[in-house]
Parts: sequence; structure tokens; C-alpha cells
Amino acid sequence: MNQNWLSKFPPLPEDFSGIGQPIDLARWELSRFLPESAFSLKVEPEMGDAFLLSGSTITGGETGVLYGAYALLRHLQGGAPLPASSRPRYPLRMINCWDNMDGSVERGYAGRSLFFEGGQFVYHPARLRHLGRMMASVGLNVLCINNVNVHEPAQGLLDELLPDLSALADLFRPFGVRLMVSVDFSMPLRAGLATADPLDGRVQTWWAQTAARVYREVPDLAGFLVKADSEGRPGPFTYGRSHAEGANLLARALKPFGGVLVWRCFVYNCRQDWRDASVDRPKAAFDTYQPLDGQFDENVILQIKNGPFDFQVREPVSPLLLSMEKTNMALEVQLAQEYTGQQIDLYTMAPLWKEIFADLEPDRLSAVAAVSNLGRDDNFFGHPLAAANFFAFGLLTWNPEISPEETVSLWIALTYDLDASSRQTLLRWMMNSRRIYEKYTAPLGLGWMITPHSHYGPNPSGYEYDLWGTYHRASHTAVGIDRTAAGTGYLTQYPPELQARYQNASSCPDLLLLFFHRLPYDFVMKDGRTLIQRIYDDHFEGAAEAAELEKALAAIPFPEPDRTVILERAEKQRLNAENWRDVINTFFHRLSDLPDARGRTIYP
Ligand code: GCV
Repeated sequence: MNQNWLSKFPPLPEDFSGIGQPIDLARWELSRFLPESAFSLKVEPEMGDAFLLSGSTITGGETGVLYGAYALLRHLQGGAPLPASSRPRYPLRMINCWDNMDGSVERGYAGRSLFFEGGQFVYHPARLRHLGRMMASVGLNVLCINNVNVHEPAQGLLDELLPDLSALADLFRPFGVRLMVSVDFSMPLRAGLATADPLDGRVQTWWAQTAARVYREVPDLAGFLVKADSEGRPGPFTYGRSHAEGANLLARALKPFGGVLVWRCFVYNCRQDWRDASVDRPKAAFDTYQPLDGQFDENVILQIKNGPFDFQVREPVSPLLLSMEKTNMALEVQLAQEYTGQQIDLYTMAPLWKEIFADLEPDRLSAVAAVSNLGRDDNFFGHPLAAANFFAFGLLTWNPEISPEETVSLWIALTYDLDASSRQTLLRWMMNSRRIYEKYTAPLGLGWMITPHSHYGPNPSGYEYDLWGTYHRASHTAVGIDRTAAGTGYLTQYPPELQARYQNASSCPDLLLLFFHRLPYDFVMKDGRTLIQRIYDDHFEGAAEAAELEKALAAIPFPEPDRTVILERAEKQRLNAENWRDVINTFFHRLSDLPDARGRTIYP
């Protein structure tokens, strides 16, 4: 079994009967490396996830002792700094799996589901324990196992499938991992009720009874996750109710059991007429939720994607995350590389999250969630280096102050025995990988020039005349959308400092220029190049760097089987980058009729 950053840890025991609680696991893990006399564990339940390390004693809450043990082992194995005490910034540090019960994974790039096949729970306990260990080792504590698009038979997770859910919860308990399930707002209809209206007493009773049944089977369930009125999912709008009324309905059912209701804010018009420039999709979440601030119950958490669109390579931080003063919020990021290379192209995410945290004031959040990049492939992540994203996500949600380099370099040290120069080379390329991908795919903040639906490879007009609200509006003279007050007004959703940052094309950061502004191709950029030249140059550079990346990875002595997988993917990435370069440059060249100042080949 592939161990990735736990590669220096011995496999978990097959017989897990003696390991029922996190403290048992902590003891077992530590005793693989230290004589039992060299450490002691002390549980202070009120410490929760926090721990203190003093001399040879780890003191912590029931889960804290386990996190303390892993912190110590990260230090021993990879040289990570050893804190005297530590507590996570957020109580909920969540992985959201988009797994369907037929075994497929929506936007999954690492094989089929780890939990389901053929409409049933089908899994290897040892594999899932390894997943639990990976989560616990980086401090992650909630696992939502099913897709937010809840397809049958997953609706049965609150009903006939409860015994299976309960068995799975038992399996993850020693790792301090609590389960969560995605539920569908219209579930009362499945149960035979005539409505799912949140203000209907029968619907309220149904949810209350359902929650009671669920918590009898899984007393420590973290709660429910809901995608409502989004991309065709049912929701309160059907009944003329607000999302506060919808979310509170479920939250009140969960409250007696200490459960949270995580409500996603991915609501926008996905049937837009592209000719109608008055609708601007990035405005949608703020417009829907900001007026409801203060109306959500205490155990509701609004889960908000990091940017206003949908996990593009670069977006500004979602203004909704900056504007809710009286509502619990979770940041949602995507480990699955849906738009960012699908775990074929190398794409290290820690720098991206750091940017978001920098604009966000991390203390405004109460939770962080990531869409999973896991699957049934031997290495769990498809691309062995994509594991670094899962690892870094855990460490950064524990402590958003940690530097991206530190997480990636620790991941490298734990995962591979490489000489110092190979470690440095790998770190450098991993840290640059997002920028490389961005150069060959997304000109200056535009995004969405990707192949519709599959979301791999270029198609500059693929989404342009479609329903999804993701337009670049490139013409023969100009490209981008004016989102200032003079344009769609999106920029006015931000606090003044961010408005000032993006307001003027002359001072707006280059990498988001075309997100906020519509500019002619002969617009002169800060470095003196024209916009069109910058688009050409970035695409040539990005493809050249993808070729260099392939060579650099080939020179690193990765162990097998990782080496073969890494090199196969690096080759695909190079070809993908060449394709993007040619398709995007040709698109803009044909539209603008402007030559490349350096006379390189752009296909007619
Ligand atoms: C789970 C995007 C993806 C969908 C996903 C959706 C969401 O639209 O393409 O696959 O659905 O986001 O986040 O709900």
C-alpha cells in the first residue's frame, strides 16, 4: 500500500481490535519509534484538539493527544519544528468527497470511489484506515463521504443505509475523524410527504425525526452538508422561502445532537442568456446571501468557495467571505484539480490558499473544507505529487500562518529520501507549478477557456455562447469584462481597500487584470508590453516551462512506482501545455490580427 508522506511509518496493524480511541492509536504510533518508557500521554478532555508537549509527555484532549503524537512524529521523521503547544485555528477541518454510490466520483481524478460501488458501501477497511491516518496525521477531522449532488441511492444514507454509515463511522473513530453526509433538500418528498417547504410543520417534524434516527446510529456525526438551489438541485426557492429559512430548518433538527448544518453558497443562474450582459455571475453569491446576514442559526455554517466563480486558476477572494459579520462561514477550496490539470498537470495549491488567507483575516472563518482529490488508485491521489495538496491543506487549516514552502518542503522530506539538491529542485518546481499552469491556460485572470464539461484542455469559445455565465467577451479589439462600478458593479461588493486595489487598470495586479477590466489588445501593461504581446508571451513561456519541468522531474531519482507515474503525467502535461499555447494564441491572433513581436509560430 502506498504510504506517501507516511512512507517512513510502518503499515497499520491488520487487527485493529485494540485501537478503539485516538489515544490508543497515538500510543501505537509513538511506540513504533520510541520505547514505551520514553513518552507518556495524558488526556485532559476539555483541551479538545489542542495539545502540549513537555519533556516526554503529551497532554491533550481526546483527539489532541493524537495530533500531538503526529506533530512529534513529523518532527522526528521530517524535521518539522516542534511546537510546545498547539491548537487548531478551526474546530472543523473538512474533506468533502463528491463520491456517488455507483462508484464514480464527480470531478474525481484518482480512480473510483473509496467507499462505494454498485449502489452499495464497498470498501477495504485497511485502505480506509490509511485514509483516516492520512487525515489525522495532518489534523483533518471531518469527512463528508458523498457527493453534494445527492443521487439515488445516496438518499438512503439517512434511512436504510444507516447501519452501513454507522459501521464506517466506527472505522474512522480512532483517527478522530467524524463523518458528515450530503443531504438533499427534497428528501421529505422521497419519504412520501407532499412538500419539502421549510415552513411546513410536517416537514420540520420529518427532519427532526430523521436527525434523531441518524444520531441514534451515529452519535458523533458531524452534521449535514447541503447544496440547494444550485445547478438544478432542489431548495427553498421552490417554496418561495429564503436560504436562511431553508438552512435553519435542517440546523434545528441537528441542534439537539450537537450537529452542524453546512450550507453551500454556490448559487447562481446556470441558465443565463449569454447576450444579456446585465447579469454577472460572480455577483450571485453575495447578492443571494449578504442580505441574509444575521438570520442564520448558530449551528449553520455557510460554505463559500474561495473565489466568486468556481475554482479557476486565479480569482479574487469571494466578496461574500469578507462581508458576513454575523454568520458562521467555512472557506471551500478544491483539492480535486477540476480546472487545474486534473492531477495530470502538476499544480501545487498552498500558494493559492495563502493568497486567500491573506485577504481574508483567517479568524473570520469557523471552518475550512476541501473538495477531495482522493480515489481508489493505489497512491490515493492519481499523481503522487498531488498528495502534497492534501497534506498542505491539513497543515494550513490547522495553522493558516504556516508558509507554503514549509508545508511543501516538509511533505517532500517525509515522502522521499532525496539528496539535498533534488529536494531543492523539486521544491522549486512544485512552488512554481501553479504559475506555469496559469501561464499556458488562463490569460491574466480570464479563466474559463477550458473544454466544456470535461474541463481539461483548451477551448476558448467553448463556454462563450453557453448558459453558464462564464464569458470573456473577446472581440477583435478588446477582451475581458469591466466589473467596476462603471461596468457590472461586482467590484462594489468589496470593502474599500480591495476596491482600491482593483479599481484602475493601470494599478490592478496584472494577474487579475482581465477579471476586472475590459481592455483593448494594445493596452500597455506595467512592464511596457502590450496586452496581446503579454498573452502570447505567457503562453509561450508556460509551454516552455512545462517542457523544462518534465526534464527536471526526470532528473530526480523518485522511487518506483512513483517515478513512472510522475514522468507519464509530466509528458502529458507538456503536450497539454503545447496545445493550450497554440489554441489560445491562435484564437487571439485571429481575432486581433496582431502579430507576435518576436515572430514565433502562431498557427493560422
Ligand atoms: C458537485 C462545478 C462542478 C460540478 C460541481 C459543482 C459544485 O460546477 O463542475 O461538478 O458539482 O461545481 O461545486 O457543486
